Amino acid sequence: MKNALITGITGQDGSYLAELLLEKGYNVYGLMRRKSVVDYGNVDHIKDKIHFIYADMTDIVSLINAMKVSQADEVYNLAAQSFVATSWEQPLATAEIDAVGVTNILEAIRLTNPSCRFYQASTSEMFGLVQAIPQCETTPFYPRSPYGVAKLYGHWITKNYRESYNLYACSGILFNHESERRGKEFVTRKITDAVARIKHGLQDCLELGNMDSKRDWGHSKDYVYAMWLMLQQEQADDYVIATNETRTVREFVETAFHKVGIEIEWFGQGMDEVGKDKKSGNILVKVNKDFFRPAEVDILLGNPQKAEKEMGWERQISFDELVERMVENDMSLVAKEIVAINL
Ligand code: NDP
Ligand code: GDR
Repeated sequence: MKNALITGITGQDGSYLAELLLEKGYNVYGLMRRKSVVDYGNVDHIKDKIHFIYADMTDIVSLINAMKVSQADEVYNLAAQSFVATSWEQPLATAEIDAVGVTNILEAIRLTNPSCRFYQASTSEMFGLVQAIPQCETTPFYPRSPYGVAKLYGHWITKNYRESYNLYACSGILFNHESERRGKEFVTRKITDAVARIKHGLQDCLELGNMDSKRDWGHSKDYVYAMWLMLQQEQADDYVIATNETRTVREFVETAFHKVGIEIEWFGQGMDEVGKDKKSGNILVKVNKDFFRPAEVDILLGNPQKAEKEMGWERQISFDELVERMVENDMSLVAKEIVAINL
């Protein structure tokens, strides 16, 4: 039986990866941050099957301890300050966690068990300002946020430790992936949550920033499988994981409303653009400048050919199914909330 250590286990990807590894018979260890109120986040439903270790990516002593306690054969480094917008508000914390934190965990591995395999959660945000479309493993990087810059450090230090110390260390350059467990500050979940609230009469309108921005959206469940595959290969390497499809935020909005029987019609342009319900004429979507970023990544579109060819990875969940699952989940959560309010 193998031991796996997951940093960021309470997040979206950590929870799906923990489920996958438990199914495969791994002993799963997960890093927990100390909080004033204990919160297992997205792994609350499987918390009894996980061995939790209190640690923090900014504290190498706690990471060395985590390596000793877990005796990990595989480490999945998913912990991060992962919200791009926050990285302008907390650039140093983002760098400490997302950049220096990667060196901390690599050093912990090197000092305790250099034969342990390592996965680094790299990101399509490293491509940033468009250099080529679609983006693949050889596309030049040009990050556009403190988050992207910090992640690029994490990416290169992983490659450097592979080349310097012969560690089995790989980076997955994952494009946006969402799910029913996505944090509500990210645009997809913000939309599906608002669609459910508007449909149930708990909210009037959804306010968004840049609706022209294009993203390559997949489902987290498919993407964590790719993480596992990367650690099962003969040689460590870096892979792009994406769907090879891209859509605007506006298209995501239309698809999500369509799932609850509301068709959106667009009027106006730029800051004055609004989305109206075709039937009632009510304004359901507005633009709010507060949600724009100091610098934007206009378009992400990934080519996952290398992962498909070399590892046999294939995405299972289509864009339409992704939106459907997220909307259905939020519709039932909001329905439960209404029942609780009326009790
Ligand atoms: P989430 O934001 O859902 O989860 C982040 C996790 O990191 C949480 O468990 C959080 O713990 C933990 N964490 C944050 N700071 C620290 C710290 N200082 N020490 C220890 N743990 C910490 O992210 P996702 O699951 O969406 O993403 C997983 C990883 O993949 C991240 O590194 C992200 O940057 C990267 N990524 C994500 C993509 C996506 O589209 N989802 C695409 C490409 C890369 P807590 O619960 O205590 O806050
Ligand atoms: P992203 O995800 O920045 O791509 O990072 P996010 O969902 O936050 O933004 C996607 C795009 O939507 C635009 N947008 C808005 N975004 C948010 N959050 N809220 C809004 O109201 C809004 N309106 C428009 C954004 O400007 C952006 O263009 C995610 C994270 O998971 C990262 O950790 C990961 O590395 C990348 O995906 C790949």
